Amino acid sequence: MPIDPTLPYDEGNIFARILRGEIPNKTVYEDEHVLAFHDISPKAPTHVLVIPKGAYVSWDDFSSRASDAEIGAYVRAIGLIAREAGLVEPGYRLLANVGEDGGQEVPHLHVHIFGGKPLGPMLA
Ligand code: IU
Repeated sequence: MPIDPTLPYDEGNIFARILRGEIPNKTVYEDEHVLAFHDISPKAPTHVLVIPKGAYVSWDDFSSRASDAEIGAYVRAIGLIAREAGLVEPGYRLLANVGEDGGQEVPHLHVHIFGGKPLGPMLA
């Protein structure tokens, strides 16, 4: 069920619980501002979710409220994770679903990194 990104942050959402260590995850990267882990239901040979540690509902929330340090760390981490996973050649896809039409289901910002196979046209 897609979320309404204008609602206040829900501290009970699944990624908040992962960040608090209440639910295990397969971590691939962590720093002061960022956690990345394997998607529980991978849609490609590599399918990693990258989340900020701050309480941001969506890309819209993050891009309007986060500090430059958080945004910088997040963007750099996404690039680093893809590079270290060996995805730069032959390529990969980044995806952030936002809100109802975007199909966002978990109300904590996450960017998907997909790779490891030809991904085809974007909206196929
Ligand atoms: P979406 O962009 O909000 O639609 O993506 C949510 C993703 O979170 C989706 O790919 C799920 O497989 C993934 N996920 C997860 O990795 N662990 C969980 O416990 C749950 C969802 I719930």
